[in-house]
Amino acid sequence: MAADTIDSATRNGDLARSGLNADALRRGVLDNLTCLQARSPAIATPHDWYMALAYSVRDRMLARWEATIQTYVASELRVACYLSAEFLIGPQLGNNLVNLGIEANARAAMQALGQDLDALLAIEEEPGLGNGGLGRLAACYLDSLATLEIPSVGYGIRYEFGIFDQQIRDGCQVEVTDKWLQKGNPWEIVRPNVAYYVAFGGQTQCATDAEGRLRVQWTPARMVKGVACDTPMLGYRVNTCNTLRLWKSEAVESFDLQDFNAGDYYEAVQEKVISETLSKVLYPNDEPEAGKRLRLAQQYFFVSCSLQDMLRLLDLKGEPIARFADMFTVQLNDTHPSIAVAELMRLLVDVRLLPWDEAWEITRNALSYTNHTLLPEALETWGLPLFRSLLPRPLEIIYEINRRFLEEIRQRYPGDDASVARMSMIDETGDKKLRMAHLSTVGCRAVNGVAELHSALLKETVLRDFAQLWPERFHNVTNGVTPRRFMLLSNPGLARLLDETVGDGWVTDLTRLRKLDAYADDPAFLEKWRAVKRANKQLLSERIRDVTNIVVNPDALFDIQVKRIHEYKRQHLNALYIITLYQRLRRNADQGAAPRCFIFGGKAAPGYAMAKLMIRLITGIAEVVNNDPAMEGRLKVVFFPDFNVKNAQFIYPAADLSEQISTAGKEASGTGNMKFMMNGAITIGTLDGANVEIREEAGDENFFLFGLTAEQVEHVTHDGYRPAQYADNNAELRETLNLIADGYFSRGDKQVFRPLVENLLQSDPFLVLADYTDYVTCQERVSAAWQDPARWTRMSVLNTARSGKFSSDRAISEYCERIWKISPVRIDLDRS
Ligand code: 26Q
Repeated sequence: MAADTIDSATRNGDLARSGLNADALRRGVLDNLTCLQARSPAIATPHDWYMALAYSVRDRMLARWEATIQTYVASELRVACYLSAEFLIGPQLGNNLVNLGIEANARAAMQALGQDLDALLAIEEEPGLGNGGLGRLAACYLDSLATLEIPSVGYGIRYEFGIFDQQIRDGCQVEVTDKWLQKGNPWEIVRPNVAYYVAFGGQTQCATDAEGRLRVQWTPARMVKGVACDTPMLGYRVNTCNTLRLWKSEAVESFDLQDFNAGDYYEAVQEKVISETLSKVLYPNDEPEAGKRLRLAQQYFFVSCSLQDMLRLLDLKGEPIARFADMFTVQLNDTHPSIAVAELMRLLVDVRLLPWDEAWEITRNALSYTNHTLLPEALETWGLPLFRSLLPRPLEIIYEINRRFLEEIRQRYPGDDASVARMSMIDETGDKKLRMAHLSTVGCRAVNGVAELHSALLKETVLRDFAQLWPERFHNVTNGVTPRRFMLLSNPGLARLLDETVGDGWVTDLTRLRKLDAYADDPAFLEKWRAVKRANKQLLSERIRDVTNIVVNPDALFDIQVKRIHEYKRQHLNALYIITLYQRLRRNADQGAAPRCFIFGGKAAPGYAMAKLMIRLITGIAEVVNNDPAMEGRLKVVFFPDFNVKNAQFIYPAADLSEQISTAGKEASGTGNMKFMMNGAITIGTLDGANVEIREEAGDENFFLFGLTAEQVEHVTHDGYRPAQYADNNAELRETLNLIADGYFSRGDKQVFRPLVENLLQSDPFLVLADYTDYVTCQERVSAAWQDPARWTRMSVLNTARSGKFSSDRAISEYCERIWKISPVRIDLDRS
């Protein structure tokens, strides 16, 4: 729909609030600036203008938001509730302009006010409410849910401090507090009247109620209030505007009154501080000691608020409690919200007084669980003493669920105590721990992995017993990413070329890009394709220069690895290749090598020493290579600091080569791999996660494959892997490791990288050395392909052409059909 059509459909008379043309927008901006922000244009800062524009865009979303909410409340429909501890939604202004279809009008409006839209877009602080893949996936899914007109709500935590900002000082990562709310958040509406109480600690007691039934009473030690903070999530060119509801914790005032009356003012204030701490900060993943009390409190807090909110809506609609699972389908994004199994049972049994079996039927029908990892060390567990002291009543409920479940198992496998021990929700092999993946699998109707390979391995490894017991419960839904943000918004040059070539329908039906196949050998088209990529690389080069002072050549091959820093993702394998290439170039032994610019980005968990050392290695190599005059025009290495959604939008469009080199079987899916592919980068990768499907779609000849398969990895690991042998048998690898160990990349300091080199030679848990040789020869094939621009460009085009499967629209459609059983609901703006 054209902007002006929507404009006339908005029957609101106050065009300064709702009008979509440039002049109405201009007046709206002035209104907000003067009346809402109390600034005059004469003294307004760029940030003031940004806020005024953001408020004006939000104004234009309100009619749709209201109509959407009203429709959900008034109609007989099922709402998908996506529960996630993380939503990495990125900057909102650009996306909302694109989805409303008013980017050009906003540009004109701001120009009339003497402001540059791109400069204002750059001002927005992004809500960093996630660590990486899992959090960004939740955000892509909200975009697709709205665009596909699916009734849905995202539920999570409004962290005051999101993922830390990363600075690089002396080559090392330094974490800086993310104060994203400091200058205000124009997208959020706080709803103090939508609030719930959540109990913590204390004791439970059995008591008989008025009807003579046995009931459990939980007398908590403290209560925390959760207040709803809503952000509108508008779909692309539709009226559906869904809600992201994030809970902020507050102290319960009446609760500390006793202390206050007793004169213990400081005790009362202390209680308030603790309560408000709950939603303060996002925990980074990959922390060695992640089992923190506050983290568990956060999970229970947001899950309880969200479920109470659903029950309130049920009441509001006058629906009986028995209809809960008809009205809501609740998706658990990993085990972080898995306490929902126990909490929904508690709300139904203890609060709504339902019999256990009825409550269990409702709970199991309402919930589904997505698993995102197979790494044993990343599967969530909680020590029993901690869990009991914080959540005594939910723990009792889990015991009861487990007791009934194990009863079933004993009946099915009589005498098989090993099965019972393996499947129990409580791991009793050492200190007793709650296994959250088991709780989720037992308490949910559906369980899914996030890529074909991952879903298959899930059934063979961590959830094997359960898959044998309940095969019908297991599904695959391969991840997807939104083409609105990761193509249309971040790569406008490409978007224009695609519009011209295949029409603009690709934005909501990405499989239409298949039509590009026909242009893969058209020289005129390839020329335009190259021009788009060249311009994107130019833009990224400028940013790299601004941020790092490193000057890169936009004509070099941009070889990019951006993702969280982790040993299993093997940024150090990439680093080993760079050193190898560097040595070859110095010896003039690699005449066929393409001029390359290696770009890295990603954060390391603050407590993950090896990951931080990997960053140091990369910056150490960069220092040596970039200062070697012999490498001028041939080799550059960049560590781009603070990889986040905002930076990502510059990085993916500029990539030639996408590094997806995790140890096979370790990366559940990956989603960056999809963003690169859509933007015409060619993947160098292992058969891991969604890489397998990317290669299937792109065609073997348009993918650079190397490395052991997941099956081979299992064998090598079990048959006594001896990494040092690989170094003994490969002189280049030996030389590369020696250079690191000798302090060549640490200004002569031989201590710095010792743990890293020793780890590789002595244990190498992720088989870096085993895959090294194949990786190096694969990189030679990359260089050869690059020397033939027509061939490379053809491969690039075909990657974009065949990326349709990886749209989050496809993924969400599959969730709707296979798991949630829900369909779109058109939102009518004219309803009165
Ligand atoms: C858990 C407990 C305590 C503190 C933190 C955590 C925690 C937080 C975040 C654990 C894990 C995460 C994030 C995991 C994640 O991002 N996984 C990625 O999910 C993507 C979406 O499915 C996949 O594509 C990636 O393969 C997977 O690594």
